[in-house]
Amino acid sequence: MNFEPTETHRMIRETARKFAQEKLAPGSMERDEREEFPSAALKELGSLGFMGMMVPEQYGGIGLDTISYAIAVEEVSKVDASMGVIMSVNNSLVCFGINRYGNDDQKDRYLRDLASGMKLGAFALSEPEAGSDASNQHTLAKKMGHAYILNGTKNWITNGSTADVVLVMAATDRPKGPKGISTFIVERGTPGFTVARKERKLGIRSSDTVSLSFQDCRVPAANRIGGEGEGFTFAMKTLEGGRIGIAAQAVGIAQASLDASVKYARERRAFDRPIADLQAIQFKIAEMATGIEAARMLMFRAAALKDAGQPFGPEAAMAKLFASRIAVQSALEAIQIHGGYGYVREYLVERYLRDAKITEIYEGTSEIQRIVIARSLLK
Ligand code: COS
Repeated sequence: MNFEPTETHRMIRETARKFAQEKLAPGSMERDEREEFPSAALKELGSLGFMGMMVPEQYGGIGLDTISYAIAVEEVSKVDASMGVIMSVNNSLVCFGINRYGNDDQKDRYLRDLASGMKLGAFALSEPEAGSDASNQHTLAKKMGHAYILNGTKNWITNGSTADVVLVMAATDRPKGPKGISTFIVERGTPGFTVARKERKLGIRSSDTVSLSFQDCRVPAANRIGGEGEGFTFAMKTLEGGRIGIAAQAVGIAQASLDASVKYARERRAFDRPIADLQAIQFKIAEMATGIEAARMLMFRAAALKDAGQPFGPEAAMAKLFASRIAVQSALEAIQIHGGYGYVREYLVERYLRDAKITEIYEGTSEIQRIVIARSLLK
């Protein structure tokens, strides 16, 4: 057991922190306010290699481990949680999904541009009637010669309207349930594939969340990832890694809440002294710091298991379940410490709460994480 970060991990934290401070912090409030996608900053993040951190160098990535990736998502999310999820989806769902389960031709065609930030990816599993009940896929993919014809709607798709490449789960044999689902790589511009609606959200407002519509959308059979019927397992396995990314996003938001609280507590005076001298404030800060450290440890543990090639699904679920709760609690406490100032938009802590809440919902709600954890213990 080694709790020391490597030289590479330190360097990644430093690079991500510098990038976030210099390139993301200015304008993050305005982007949130205007619900504006961070296109320019995203290109710069790509040029650092942070959009394909775990993609092998052979395919244009920087070939780093999951721990490095989690560190980078944490640092980015500390400053801009919208960018955190944009980056997380591209890295751990799209790039990882293609790299781990795609064939050589698919890796060759898609990974380079996705890893460099030239192109952006999205992951389309959820549907109006398939959120937590993910195997209840109504989007159909019918085989016609050397292609599949896709029909259906996908909901809550992060990066959806900006993505160049979308991994779409669809039923190739609906009566077979989870065993009748397949995954397809669908390119933007394919006839029949349109963005149906943009969501207006509570938080992570500068990330893009949309519904996608497929109407007689013809996708070459060469774009199916894995065999027919392997799509549900693909989605579940890929989401396991995605949950480490969301845990990292949550840790980042929680840490930002703590940092803001410590700063404010030292500056704000009440009863003739800084409020940092009050035990009521000290106890809150101590609880926040302890929870964040524990969440970070769970995140690193899941990442380390993944890097060691060991099963890590329940550990990733624990990390996400705990870190997302800590993010919400930390943001709430940060607002309480800031008092009235915490409730207004002049300070960032109200945004931390709005951004934190989604980490308990997407890539599997907290209830789903509990199911995953309990099943692993009771099977
Ligand atoms: N790895 C590999 N295989 C898995 C798996 C995993 N993590 N989870 C499930 N499977 C397999 C099961 O083993 C089963 O195959 P067998 O019958 O051969 O054993 C098959 O998939 C169906 O699994 P199960 O019966 O458990 O499916 P359920 O419909 O009960 O759903 C949950 C399981 C609820 C865990 C799943 O639907 C889920 O994770 N839902 C949340 C989805 C999600 O995160 N959505 C967010 C979208 S991205 S924003």
